[in-house]
Amino acid sequence: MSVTLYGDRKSGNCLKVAWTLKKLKIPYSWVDVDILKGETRTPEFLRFNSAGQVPVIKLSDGRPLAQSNAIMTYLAEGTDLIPGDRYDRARMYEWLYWEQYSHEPYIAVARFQMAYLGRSREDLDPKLHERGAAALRRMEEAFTGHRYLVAGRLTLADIALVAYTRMAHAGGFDIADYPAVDGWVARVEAALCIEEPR
Ligand SMILES: N[C@@H](CCC(=O)N[C@@H](CS)C(=O)NCC(=O)O)C(=O)O
Repeated sequence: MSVTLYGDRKSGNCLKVAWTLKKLKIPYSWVDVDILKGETRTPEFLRFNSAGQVPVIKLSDGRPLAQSNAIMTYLAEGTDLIPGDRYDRARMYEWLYWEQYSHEPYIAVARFQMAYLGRSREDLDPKLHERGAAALRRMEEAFTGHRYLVAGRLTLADIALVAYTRMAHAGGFDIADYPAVDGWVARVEAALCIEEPR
């Protein structure tokens, strides 16, 4: 398998796909798409992904696939990144769905508004920090007595959730308030050989 990844290098959703490709040693090329320049909304891009978003991958036969967690699941099928046990696999999906609905919309959006749009913490909707902090508290509890989210080892759940958790500070969250999460971030960064600065 070899794929082309269309992405923005500052986007956690795109980086998590790149880390999965790297971990699985799947050859890929990266095509830069600048979301701030509107490059996901051109007619040409919308023909490729009508959702107007990155990441998208193009398979070697030309077929596109979007949605970061769907892409990671496609890439990792049959590998150790997806538990073989049915219950553990369902738990992994539980975290993946939760990431998109209850973590990313608060932590990634706070970071986007502060780091990309230059807004101050005070200017943000307070709900972003209330809900983002609730997500981090839930993760802190999950790591009590556990080194990874599911099955005691690295799975797609960790890759999906580390993407924006490691950048939470840029959204006005203090990760030092969540020491078990902080330790897990370092563990996952080491396991994935993540080089991008936090
Ligand atoms: N649920 C999607 C979210 C993708 C997403 O929000 N992409 C952003 C960058 S992180 C984007 O392409 N924004 C540009 C736009 O909406 O025009 C995923 O996980 O892939």
